[in-house]
Formats: sequence, C-alpha cells, structure tokens
Amino acid sequence: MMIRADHAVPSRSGILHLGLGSFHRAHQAVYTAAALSHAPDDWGIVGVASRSHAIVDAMHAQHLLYSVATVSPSGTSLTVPGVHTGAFVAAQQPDRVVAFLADPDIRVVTLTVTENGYSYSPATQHLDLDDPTLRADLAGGHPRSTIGQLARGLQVRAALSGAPLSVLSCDNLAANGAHTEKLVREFLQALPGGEGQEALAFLDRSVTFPSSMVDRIVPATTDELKTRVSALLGARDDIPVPAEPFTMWAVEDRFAAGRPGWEAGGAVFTDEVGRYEQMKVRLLNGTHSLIAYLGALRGSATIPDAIALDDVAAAARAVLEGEYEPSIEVPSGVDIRRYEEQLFERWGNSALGHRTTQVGSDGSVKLRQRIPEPALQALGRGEMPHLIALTVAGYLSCLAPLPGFDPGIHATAMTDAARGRLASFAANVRDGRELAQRVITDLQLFGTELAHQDAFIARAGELVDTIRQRGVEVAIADALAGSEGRMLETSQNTRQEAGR
Ligand code: CS2
Repeated sequence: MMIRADHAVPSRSGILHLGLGSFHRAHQAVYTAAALSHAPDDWGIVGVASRSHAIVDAMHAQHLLYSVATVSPSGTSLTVPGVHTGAFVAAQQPDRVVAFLADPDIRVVTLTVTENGYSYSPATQHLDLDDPTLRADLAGGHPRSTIGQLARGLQVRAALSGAPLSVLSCDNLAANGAHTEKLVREFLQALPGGEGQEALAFLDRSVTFPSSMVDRIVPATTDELKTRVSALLGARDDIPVPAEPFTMWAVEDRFAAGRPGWEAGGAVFTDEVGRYEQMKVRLLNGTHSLIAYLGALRGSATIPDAIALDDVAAAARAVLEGEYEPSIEVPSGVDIRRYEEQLFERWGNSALGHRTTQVGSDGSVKLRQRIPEPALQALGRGEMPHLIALTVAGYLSCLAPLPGFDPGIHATAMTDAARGRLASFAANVRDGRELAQRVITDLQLFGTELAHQDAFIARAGELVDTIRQRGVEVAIADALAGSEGRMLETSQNTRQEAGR
C-alpha cells in the first residue's frame, strides 16, 4: 500500500525551503497543508537538504509523502501533509538551489538551518569572514553556505526577472529576519568590484525578510515509531516525524509576493514577533537547556524523566520565573501563567521520549541565544542569576568534564562543534573556576559582554566544582538556596521601598 496525502498535493511550487529536517516537516509543512486544504493554491514546497542524502532518498521512495505523528500520553494521531513538490541535496546540486531562487514562481524562501547555519561570528557580530566555506563562496563557484546560496540566488534573480521575494527565517535566533538580511547584505557588499550592487538595489526594492517565532517540540524518530506509525497507516512509512500536540508560529506579516494562508493552521500574524521570540527562546529553550544538562548529569535519558525529579523541576521553575520571566516583555494577549504551565505539561510529555542528549547538543551555539541577555539584565539589577550560572555549570560539566569526572552516558553522547576546544581547556586547568574563566572570557563562548562579568563567571565555576566534588544534587540545592536568598532580599527591599 502507498501512503496517501490528507488532501490534493499542489501541482506547482511557490516555496523553496532550505533545511529539510524533521522540524520543518512537522511545522511549516503542516501549516502549509492546513492553508492549502482551506484554499488550494500554488504553494507546493521544494525541500532542500544541505548535505544528507538519507532524507531526500527516503522522501522520493515515498513519493514525497510521510506522516506526522502527534504523540501524547493519551495516544498518537497521524496526518500526512502532502505539500512537497520536490526534494534534493544542495551539496549535490548547488546550481539547482540558485536556479530555484531565481525562479519567479518561487515567492517565499523558508529556512530552518539551525543556529549553526548562518555563518555568523559572535565575536565580530558580522558575517564570519574566517569561515573557509564562506570565503570560498565569496570567491565564486557553487555556493555551499546558506548565506552564500541566498546571496548568489538573489543576484541571479535580480539580473533575470527582479521578481519580488520574501525570505523567512524559522530558526531560534533573536530578530531572525533582520539577522538574515544583514548577513545577506554583508555578503553582497563583500563581493569584489561592486559585483553585489545590483542585487543590493533589488533587495531595497523587492525583497523582505520577515521575522518569525517557531515552536513545536520534535524529537528524533525511532524504529519503534516507524513500526507503530506503519501499522496505524496501513502502509510502510520509514520517515514519520514525531511531534508534540502543542504548536505555535508567530510571523511578521511583511511578504513581498504573497504567502499561504498559514492562519488556517493557527499561525499568528503580529507586529510583536520580537516579544514572542524572547519569550520562547528564554522561557522554553533556556529552561530546556537547564533541564537537559541537569537531567543528563542525574542519569535521565529523557526530558520527561528529568523534569519528574523534584529538584530539577524546582530549578526549572526558579530559572523560569525568577530569571527569564523578568527579562521579557509578554506579547499582548498571551496569558503568561498559562504559557508557563503549558511548558511544564509539554516537558512532562512522557510519550514523546525527547532525549536530554538531543536538547543538550550544540550548546555552544544555542546557549548564546538563550542566556547572556537575561543574565546581564539580572546582574545589572545587582542580582546574581544563580540558575543561569547553574545552566552554564551543567553545560561545562557535560561537555568539558574535568579529569576524573564522569558526566555519564547521556552527557558523553552530546555533540557540539566546540567539544574539541572545550576538552583541551578542561585538560589544562586547575579547577572549575579556571575552566569557566577560560571558556567565558578567553573563548567568549557566550558573547563579549558576559566575558567581563567576574562574579557570574566565579559563580558558574564554583558550581562546576560543586558538581564534580559533591554531586549535581548538592549543586542544585546550592543554586536554589542562592536564588531563594536573592528573592527574599528583593521582596524585603520592595517592602522597604513601599513603606518609605
Ligand atoms: C530545544 C529545541 O533542542 C533544543 O535546544 O530547546 O529544539 C525545542 O525543542 C524547540 O525549539 C521547540 O520549539
């Protein structure tokens, strides 16, 4: 039996998507399917994987169809969002990426290339001109970086048709639209002999980069899920995507050449995307990192196992309410108490099997989005963010364990581009304090401003030593005691001020 889509697959392509991973297939694809079943239109999606053949081959073997399994303790339900009209690997067919970007039928480009995919240097806060891939893209030839592909495609589009286009980042980055636009412009400006000028003028006239906040927890698929989904579907599906019931998409409505009616799937079009992004990246993602590192150190394989531990739940609650929430402006219409309760329900979804190893991976690029700003705000108010310091300590304990300390199998399995550099620091320092100093100040892993916060660095380092010498439970208790003391002080000050 063949897999059948829930509705007619569009015959023409209007969207080019870069980053054909599970998240895209359970998020934008599902919203696009809802839009098309509401109002059929030419918004088929051509999906591009950057290097991996596996997903592209499997998609073709299944006529570009796959199921999304919405998984919760009350059961599994399936949808088959038949919206893809093509799939290929950029590394194999780089010209094709440029050709699609130049094709006037393509009116929207969406991106899920992860925090790693933007060739951005946090040290210079510009395009990373030290990155060899990017340098090769600037020198000519087939572009291999995402920014190089976008810029080269836009150059050809400017020259051939000048048809308007929107580029929509769907990655967990602050102001992701403006960030993407800045990097594409920097690439075009860096081209020799004013070669990028025509494309820059085209960008001014006809290209928009709306920002968007995306949210849905999508774990890696498993063999068990493939078997279960195939039985429910009555057809073999080798690439089902598991996802939680919750889903959210807040988008800035600035599209140069139209867009699908994504509101049919529940997307919110708003001028407050920046607030949605802050809320999500700090409250959900920031706390998620804490749960993943503490959970892995406590031996939990999954996020629901970790949040079921009382002290991890207490630490999550304390960082969420005491350190992240004060740093955000809540978007209008959002009930923040309800949003936070939903977060605990989502993390507790035991049927999803979301692994601590998955969330803890790539901390060197993810944490930078999540922790520096709220930590700096707290420090600016004269408060020590003990639980954010504990997040950093958990990260360092998992990824850069000091000699003799075993962080356990879940931490050891975390992948991170900085692992090699972190390991050489860990091998050459006396203790946690020195490790934190080297990583935060010398490596500037969390940006330039946190690098000067000596008290914060000392607190994170002290917690690394506590984890190593006395265990993670003692470190959690210590950080919680610090934060309770701080809250007591704050409420006393508030009372004194009120009494004046
Ligand atoms: C997670 C996110 O892996 C991580 O770091 O925090 O992938 C999270 O599950 C998604 O952003 C949810 O929208």
